[in-house]
Amino acid sequence: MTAFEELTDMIIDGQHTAASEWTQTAIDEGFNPIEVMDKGMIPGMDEIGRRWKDGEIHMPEVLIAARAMKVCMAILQPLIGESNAIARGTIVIGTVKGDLHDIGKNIVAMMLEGAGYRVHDLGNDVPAEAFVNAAEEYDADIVGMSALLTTTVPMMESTIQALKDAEIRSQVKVMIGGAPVSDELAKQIGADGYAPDGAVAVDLTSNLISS
Ligand code: B1M
Repeated sequence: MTAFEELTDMIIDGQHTAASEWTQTAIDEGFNPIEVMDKGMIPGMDEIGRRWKDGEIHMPEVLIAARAMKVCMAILQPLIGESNAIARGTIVIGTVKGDLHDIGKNIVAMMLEGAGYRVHDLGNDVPAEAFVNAAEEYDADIVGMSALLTTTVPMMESTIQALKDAEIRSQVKVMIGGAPVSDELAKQIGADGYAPDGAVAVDLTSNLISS
């Protein structure tokens, strides 16, 4: 077993105290926080997703794994999010209305901050009007939407429509992500781009802002 697999197992088992201690020790020993997240934590949530899909586990196991993930992310957040760079652009990000999944969105927000962008995280269950208001208030370059449920994906299109109705669609780029989302969907609903993970989201943000 590799060292990272220990953390993966702790996430899967929902051992939040052991997982946070492991994460803190890894950071103290000089491990890169993004490596800890990519190799230790995310594979844990991927496995939880597989087991849930296959009916091997139920909601309580998913919740305790998500809690373990969150306590570890709280340790990494200041390290990944901290950046002395002058803001390279402003992003308003949130999980769309009706959807409470925020682990992936939080990772993306954290990585964008780490890459030097100013990020306004609106949280989860965010109505279209809240995206519009925040884009106007913060003079955003990008509106980023996350959705994990097939039933909430249509909220992305509604939000794009709301940006058009408010006559600010031409001033912002729209980036979407989340497990049920794809490049094709982005084209279909008129978003400017899709990112499958945090690293691609950072690259896409840079491309969208400079285009
Ligand atoms: Co939910 N859930 N869940 N859940 N849950 C899924 C999504 C599901 C696929 C599980 C399954 O059945 N196999 C399924 C959806 C099925 C579907 O719609 N087709 C599902 C369901 C059905 C539900 C409920 C309806 C269950 C119920 O109540 N009966 C319910 C809905 C609640 C609601 O939202 N209204 C529900 C609830 C929950 C919990 C609360 C228990 C918990 C969420 C906790 C939380 O987020 N705070 C939860 C979890 C944890 C999951 C799974 C297991 C894991 C999601 C996750 O965190 N993945 C998930 C199964 C799965 O995805 N395989 C599942 C890890 C995360 C790092 O990945 O979020 O994909 P991800 O983010 C990635 C990329 O997608 C991308 O970058 C991230 C980092 O790499 N990305 C972006 C994400 N957003 C982006 C935005 C961008 C760019 C990239 O730009 C803006």
